[in-house]
Amino acid sequence: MAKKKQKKAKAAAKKSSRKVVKLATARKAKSKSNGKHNSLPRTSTKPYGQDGQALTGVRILDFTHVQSGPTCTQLLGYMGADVIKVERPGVGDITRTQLRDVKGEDSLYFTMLNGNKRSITIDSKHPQGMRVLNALIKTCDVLVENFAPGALDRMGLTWGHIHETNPRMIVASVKGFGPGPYEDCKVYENVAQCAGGSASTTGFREGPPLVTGAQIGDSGTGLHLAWGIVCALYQRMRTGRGQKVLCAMQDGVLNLARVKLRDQQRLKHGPLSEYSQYGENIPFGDAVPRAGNDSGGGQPGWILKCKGWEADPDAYIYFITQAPVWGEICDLIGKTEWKTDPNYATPPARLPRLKQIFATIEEWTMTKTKFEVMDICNKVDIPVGPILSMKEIAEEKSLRDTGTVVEVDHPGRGKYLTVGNPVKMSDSITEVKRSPLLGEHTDEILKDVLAFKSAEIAEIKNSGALNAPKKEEKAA
Ligand code: CAO
Repeated sequence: MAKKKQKKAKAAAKKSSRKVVKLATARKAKSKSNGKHNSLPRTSTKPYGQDGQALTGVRILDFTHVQSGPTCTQLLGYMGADVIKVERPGVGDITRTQLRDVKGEDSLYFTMLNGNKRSITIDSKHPQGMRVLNALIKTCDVLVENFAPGALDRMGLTWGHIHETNPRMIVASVKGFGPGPYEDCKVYENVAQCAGGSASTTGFREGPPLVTGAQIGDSGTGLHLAWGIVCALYQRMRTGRGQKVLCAMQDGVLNLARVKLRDQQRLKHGPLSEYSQYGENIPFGDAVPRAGNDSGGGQPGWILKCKGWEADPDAYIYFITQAPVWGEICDLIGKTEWKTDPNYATPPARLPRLKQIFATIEEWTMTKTKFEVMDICNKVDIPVGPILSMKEIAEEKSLRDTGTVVEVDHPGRGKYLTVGNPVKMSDSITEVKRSPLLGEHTDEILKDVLAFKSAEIAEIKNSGALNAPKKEEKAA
């Protein structure tokens, strides 16, 4: 009976490891019958949302930790990939215990970045651990890692070794910097924000550089890497081979700050007229200055106080004086004469007066709540945005309805909110699942994914490769 079961599991594992090869051959096999789109399989007749997910059949060996890598693999999991997270026995991803809010339970830092994954504990420095890892490399499509430079090689998992073990495997890495003088540095979020040009261009002109709350260094780079991985999977359909995919955090941040590199080049040709310092007659230096809340585009904007600002730190609205609705703005704030006054009627005439113009608009916004301003302005197409607090976002019904904010139940910590899939697809529906407990799926993966026999599993387990060393102290 047991033998029969093992045989079945082995067959299932073989089948799943062949799935990817099948993806590539499927095109050929099914190409006969589909009219002019003959490189695609036959059009599915299943209802939308019921024919698997975008990445169904893709298996990820998730060797990530902290934030950047886990963001990437969680997004792949949201799209249906089978994400197997490898963690150090007894310890796990360091974020399990960082910023803990519930004693002894996985932190929100961990749970919100590791949904839709399975967890296996493996000591990668143990020979039996390496045996399991090599088996995983054979059956997975992508290895994702964000260790410090050189750490993967020190484990023995060089590109040469991986490529030889599974030529189809894609090896995707986040590093702080690309090749160059800083390539060996360890990097965290704010370091990347600074090195990628974001901090020097954020904040107020009179103040120091500022980092932003959005995690553009970590989550932003994870997002870039996920895009690279999906492209590499697509290319593999044609070439049949894997490749290395690298996203340096500095590069990811710079990509998000590209409009500032645009402005750097514009500086050679004169002052940046849409920056409020231009209107205030403050000369520009030779690098892009901090622009406060100036709009990054061609339409001047600023953050203005709304009713209740004295007590509520988020009673503000972003207000854009878009040229086509200038007349509507003048009507709303009771300055109808500005519609024809040559000092205000055209965008260039307004540029030197933006400070005064926004101060006048603010006199009006301060008489309304941010939501009232939003309602009034939206009716006449004036672009405005309320400054929403995280409390307001957590309570916002429409975000719950769309699955952007999701409540998940966790056996240890109970219910928590997470951010669901920000990308909605009509034929790939995301069900957000809770993060795994440390090593929760170790047995399941050894048996069902790797088809190890009971004796092999016992041998590996007895070796200590999957367990915490006896004296290891569990973090409080
Ligand atoms: N079994 C055994 N050893 C393991 C293991 C496992 N399952 N998983 C990890 N390790 C070991 C690694 O092999 C490494 O050992 P060596 O240094 O002896 O080779 C060690 O754990 C530590 O790995 P690390 O250097 O990556 O971790 P760190 O905490 O020192 O540094 C970080 C963390 C994030 C600074 C670094 O990983 C890094 O720079 N990563 C790239 C950039 C990045 O992603 N930064 C964003 C992080 S999110 O803010």
